Amino acid sequence: MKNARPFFEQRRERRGFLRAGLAAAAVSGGLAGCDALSSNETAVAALRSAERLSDTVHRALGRRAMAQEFSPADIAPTFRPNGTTMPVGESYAAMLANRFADWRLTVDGLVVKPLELSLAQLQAMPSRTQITRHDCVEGWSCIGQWKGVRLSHVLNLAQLQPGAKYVVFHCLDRMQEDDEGSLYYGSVDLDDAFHEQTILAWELNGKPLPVENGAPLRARIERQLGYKQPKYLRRVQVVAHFGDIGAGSGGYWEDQGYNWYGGI
Ligand SMILES: Nc1nc2c(c(=O)[nH]1)N[C@H]1C(S)=C(S)[C@@H](COP(=O)(O)O)O[C@H]1N2
Ligand SMILES: [Mo]
Repeated sequence: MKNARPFFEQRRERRGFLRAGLAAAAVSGGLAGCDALSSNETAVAALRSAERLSDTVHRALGRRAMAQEFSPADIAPTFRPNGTTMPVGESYAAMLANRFADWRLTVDGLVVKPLELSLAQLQAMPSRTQITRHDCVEGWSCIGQWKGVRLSHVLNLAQLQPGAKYVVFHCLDRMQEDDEGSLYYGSVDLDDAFHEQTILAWELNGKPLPVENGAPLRARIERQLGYKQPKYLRRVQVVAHFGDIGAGSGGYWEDQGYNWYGGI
């Protein structure tokens, strides 16, 4: 039983899986309510081609198209969590204990009006609900219903400055067991940031976003792979380039060698 093994070991193993990418698809059995992509030739082919295709080629194939949306009957009973499932450190525990009343989302960088948004403020904004399939490069997929505000709505409130090119998502969780590891982060370009289905979600399957899936807020960027779906958001930063953030490749996993473009 994978889940019976110590946390550290699981995490080390996960890193190995992520590095091995699709080769690991075969070992991901026994996922409650989620499908192993290995049994789905089309999805595996799509993931493989996503690895090969450049951003430019992908755009030419119709990057603005909508990701497939599913029906309520397709929703997995449990949305499989992956990566961080509980951020380490006292500050997250304190926010959780307080039901995120003190949590704020910072929106800054190349914007005219920087914002500090509470969860209540985000939840009062117009929302979008979508049932989509999450595809992780470890070789599994899962269908869930997400509700949240469009990122475009928030960015339009903040108003982008000329020169804005990417949106960087900064997360609350550190990727090591101690308190010193790198914080998870990721980035997308403005095409994905303003895409109709790109939302900042606070609800999963009709309930408040569970801790293991990124409470209080996570991004859904539906035409991208799992590692491009940052959880535990704390800051949305608009930038002209991301070379000076983290190790410079645009995201935690990108800094470990993953493609920046994780489109499906
Ligand atoms: N902050 C943060 N976001 C993250 C991760 C993480 O470890 N930390 N893991 C990523 C990966 S690889 C996947 S597959 C998805 C998993 O989302 P889930 O836990 O809701 O299934 O979150 C992505 N976003
Ligand atoms: Mo993933």
